[in-house]
Amino acid sequence: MNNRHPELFWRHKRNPILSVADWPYPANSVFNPGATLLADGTTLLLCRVEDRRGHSHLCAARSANGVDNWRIDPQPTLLPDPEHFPEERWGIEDPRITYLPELGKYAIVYTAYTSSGPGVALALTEDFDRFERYGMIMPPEDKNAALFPHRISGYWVLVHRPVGAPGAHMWLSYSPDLRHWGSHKLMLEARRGAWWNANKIGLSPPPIETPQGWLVIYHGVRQTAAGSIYRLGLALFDLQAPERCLKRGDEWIFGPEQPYEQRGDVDNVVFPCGYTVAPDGDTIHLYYGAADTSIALATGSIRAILEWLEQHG
Ligand code: BMA
Repeated sequence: MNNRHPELFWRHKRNPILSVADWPYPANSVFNPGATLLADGTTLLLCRVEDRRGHSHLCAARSANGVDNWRIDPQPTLLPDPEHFPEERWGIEDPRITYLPELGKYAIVYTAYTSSGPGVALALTEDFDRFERYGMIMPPEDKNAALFPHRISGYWVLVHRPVGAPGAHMWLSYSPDLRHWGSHKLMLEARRGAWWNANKIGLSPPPIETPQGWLVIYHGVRQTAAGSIYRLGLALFDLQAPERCLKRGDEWIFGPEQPYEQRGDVDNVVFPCGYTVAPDGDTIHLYYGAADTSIALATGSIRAILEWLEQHG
């Protein structure tokens, strides 16, 4: 009998697909990229680049096949702007990209890091060249945020992860204009005790719209005597009321296994901030930071993921 867990994501054999050795300018590490498909089918990754001060900025990499021949912007694409946005003083991190058809623009929701902690910031762009900054939309301590692609019942919806006592859970907030946020609702709670996702969870890439509901890939952080382990789990939410959880898988489905995920600046981290879906509407490419050091790719099937949730949720 086969005692292996069924695999929902397959790692690319050329992982890690991007690392600091590929960068056109000096940096310490590249990881946790947001991802999107441009109108011409090009894969765009907006990568978190950390410099040797420990501060991060964002840099775009483009590829026709989403695997290799990356064209990386020769300079940082989006730098922190602490003069106008003091909340970006210690850098900007972990972008999640959502295309908003209503506005014809991409929303980039990212972590702005300042002396009072990390918060959630928003910028819009049409071309990943010029950016319209909205500044901080959720104050510290808050991160792991992304927008849904369209309004629900007339309102924009943001997933985010404020940190409170006793745990760090996922919340939703609603806005009429992307600037003013309210009607906050608890979306998904961290578990407690021995669970792999005890005490601290957070959204990974933006929610994925499927006929069955919003499919959410989230990370759980297990604290151990040897440090934290970042792994991924699955949940499904109601299309009309996304605070309503329809299914939640008990087991984690992806975790650090390969040397590039287990060893790096921060050991034992897989951290996806973006995905693309192939023209078949089913094949999903998950782009993730590996050990806060490099960028890797894993591929799965949305249908298979939903079937797994049906059986294990
Ligand atoms: C989280 C985020 C990620 C990072 C992870 C592991 O809190 O800050 O940027 O990859 O920790 O260090």
